[in-house]
Amino acid sequence: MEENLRELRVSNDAMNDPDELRRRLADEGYLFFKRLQNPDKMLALRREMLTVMQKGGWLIAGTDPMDGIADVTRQCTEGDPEYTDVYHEVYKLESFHNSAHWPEIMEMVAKIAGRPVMPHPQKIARLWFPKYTEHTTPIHQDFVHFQGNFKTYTCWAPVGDCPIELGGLAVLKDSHKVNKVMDHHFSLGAGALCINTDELDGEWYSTNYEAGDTLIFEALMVHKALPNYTEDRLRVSLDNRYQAIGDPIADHMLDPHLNIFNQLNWEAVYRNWKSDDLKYYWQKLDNPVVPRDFSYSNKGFEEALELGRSGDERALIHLRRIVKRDPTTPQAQAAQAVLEAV
Ligand SMILES: O=C(O)CCC(=O)C(=O)O
Ligand SMILES: [Fe+2]
Repeated sequence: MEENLRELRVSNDAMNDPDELRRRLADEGYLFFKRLQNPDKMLALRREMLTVMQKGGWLIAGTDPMDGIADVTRQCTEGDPEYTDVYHEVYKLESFHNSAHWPEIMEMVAKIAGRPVMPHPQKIARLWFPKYTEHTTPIHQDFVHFQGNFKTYTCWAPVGDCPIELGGLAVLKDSHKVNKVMDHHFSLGAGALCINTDELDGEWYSTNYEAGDTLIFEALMVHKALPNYTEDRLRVSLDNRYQAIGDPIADHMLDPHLNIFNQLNWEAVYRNWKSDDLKYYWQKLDNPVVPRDFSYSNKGFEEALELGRSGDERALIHLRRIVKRDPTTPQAQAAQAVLEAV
């Protein structure tokens, strides 16, 4: 279990005071609200998402999907084809995309930003298996993944209660004050990039989250997920991103999440939607689109090759995952060469 975690400061008292919200965000690097989002809506979303996961075989058959009781033999994560097979079925849910546009979250982010905001088209859910802890999201800043501009607001919210042992999000207080993108290195966990702990100091903050609770921070804030140490429960959470309309957005954030692994496109996502209101909503908004900078992920991959050559087991797992996904890509071929050599 995590040692020395401190309790997130709750900012519900300042919910109607934008200046105070901005002060706290600038000072501590995060804002945390109890039940910012309607818990009943969040729990209804939980039922829908977990029902899809149960159909995909991830939950024990016959159990209540609300309990999220995982079939641990199905463990997989981002980058595995088995992960996207089920995740992308969840991704097609209209209600999942709608949830990023709920007024309570949109209004709060607009209040903090002081300008009209929009959620990124690329919505993100994390579906985390128990006892798969070496794949836990490592320490990082979001900018290396999402880019665009530093004033991007990550809103992390569990879909259902998320006590510490289920592996919620933790932030390193004050870490945003480095005011730059830190060096990131190869990691086996989600996103495959991490900051080394010897470059950091400060205290980690998290909480026993309840449905509706929401944590908000900007792109340079250092954070990580806690490991899911439960016996058999899936952790389900949202981490959607918001930005002021008119600020630059990186091109990959206009695509469905993890579509590089299987070419999922918006038409496929939208196939069974009842309403057209949110389809391609961003095309009516004017954001300069900037190309994705691959230097962070390329550097991590080079490190994985290097570590793989020296027999590092985590790097080898990563390289095998890349080859399994699509053996024809240049990265997979470089990975394969290392795997054959060791
Ligand atoms: O939920 C996770 O495991 C990762 C979430 C994260 O890093 C984020 O919300 O930016
Ligand atoms: Fe993150």
